[in-house]
Amino acid sequence: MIERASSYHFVLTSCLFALLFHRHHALLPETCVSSDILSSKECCPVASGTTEQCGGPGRGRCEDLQVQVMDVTDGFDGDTERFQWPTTFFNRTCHCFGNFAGADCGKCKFGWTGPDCDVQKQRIRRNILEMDQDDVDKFKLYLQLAKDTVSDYMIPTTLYQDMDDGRNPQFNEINVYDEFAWYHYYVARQNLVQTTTNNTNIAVFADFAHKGPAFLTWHRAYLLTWERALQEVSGDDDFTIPYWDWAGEDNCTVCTDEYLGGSDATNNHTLTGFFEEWRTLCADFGNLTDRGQLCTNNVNDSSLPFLTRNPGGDDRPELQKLPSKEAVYYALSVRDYDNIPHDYDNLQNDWKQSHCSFRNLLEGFADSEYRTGHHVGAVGGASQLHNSVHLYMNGTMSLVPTSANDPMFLVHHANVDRIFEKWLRRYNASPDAFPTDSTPTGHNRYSYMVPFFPVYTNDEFFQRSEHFGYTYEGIDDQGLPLDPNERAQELMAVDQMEKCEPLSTSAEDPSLGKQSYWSD
Ligand code: KOJ
Ligand code: ZN
Repeated sequence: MIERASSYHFVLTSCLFALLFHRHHALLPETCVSSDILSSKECCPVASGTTEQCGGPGRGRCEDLQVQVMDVTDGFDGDTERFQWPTTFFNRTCHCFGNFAGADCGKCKFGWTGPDCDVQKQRIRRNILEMDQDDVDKFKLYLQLAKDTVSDYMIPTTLYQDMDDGRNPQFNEINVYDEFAWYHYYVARQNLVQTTTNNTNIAVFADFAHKGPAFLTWHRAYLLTWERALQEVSGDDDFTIPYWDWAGEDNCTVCTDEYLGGSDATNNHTLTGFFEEWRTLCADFGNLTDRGQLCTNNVNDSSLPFLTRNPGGDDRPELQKLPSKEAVYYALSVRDYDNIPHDYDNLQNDWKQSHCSFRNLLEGFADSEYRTGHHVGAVGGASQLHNSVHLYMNGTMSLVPTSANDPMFLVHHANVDRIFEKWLRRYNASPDAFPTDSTPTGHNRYSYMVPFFPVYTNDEFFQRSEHFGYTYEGIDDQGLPLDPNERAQELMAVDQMEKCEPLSTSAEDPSLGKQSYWSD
């Protein structure tokens, strides 16, 4: 606590100048949420330092959005705004030219810098276990700074049915950290009610970021946006999110006070160390899922639960350990990005059956530990790779609506993105590998990702990391480890993996697809 307070003041004073700058992230910019602007459906702000909308003729133009109508809206009620993102709120936005970007074209695209956005900038995301303690501490201080900085984006507090078709939503301020934690809750929220033919209401999933091809592209855009927000709040333009390579670890090496905090077994596994007083927003599943409300928690609410973690504490033996290196090698041996099955369960939004797909293997609904490549239920494991690391943490990290409240989320997902990058480089993948039809809602190649504003498509983020101005420490141009031993091990393992053979759908277990990671 004392350590945090003193170094916190150091960062506060040394970075105060950074607070004077404008920050731009996602959901909706504060400048566009007044009721007259909302009723015009146009959000084309004047960038600071310029006098015209969208920065003027050299930077961008205010244009109609090419609307991507998402497939399923009939019979769904609760949050139509996600299905027609972002047109419930705005159908005219800034179209930025060249490397200009942002809601008002006042920023540069990822990977570019300078007043004219014509200077490339590459950054390196580092292995947290190989960083100096000073750099680890800086990472934690920036996260605290984000908690203590009000964002210039606002989040809605009204559900679609109460906002007069987008004309009259209510908005709340939010701090920069919680803004991102909230997006992860919002993109996956299960508050939809579908009325069936016999007039019963059932809750259905509509998860725009998990269980489908957008999983990796959505999280890539999310981390980049979050990373930029941390650069902006800290004034440290070189900051990158560190990664934690969990594969083959015996236990959670970053679950110590030097890193992301230990757990207090005598106090419900709340955290020790720097994040000891951090609280969990959107954990009230009774109201947020069963009663379909919108999370409007406020960080100052002292009744919110503290973050918790109990690494390895799950009852299920397969979730008491971290994924093996071989499981990562197996996923990397699969060339297909995603396989969309034709027996999609609409009511469950269930795409777990996607066999022999790199995306599903890395996400963790397909089996890599036993190397069948089939959905995990068929081989007895609950969840693998990415999913199993969430569940291994056995706490705030283990449920989709709350997971991003725990800073562990960042180092975990940076590693997931690193494995995605290894795959992109290994197969020299092009965006044509991204499915264009029969995907879950929001998971199409050209879908606008919920809730980013200005809009991004999945297609834009299915590209090598250098395109966005970053790379990962320790890998080469082919995505292989630079370390000679690791390199030999990976090359041999990946090449020798038996080819994944798709299962016929009739062999599938019908009980699969009923699992919900919101409530079980
Ligand atoms: C939390 C998440 C996630 C998966 C799980 C567990 O955010 O993506 O928990 O399956
Ligand atoms: Zn995740």
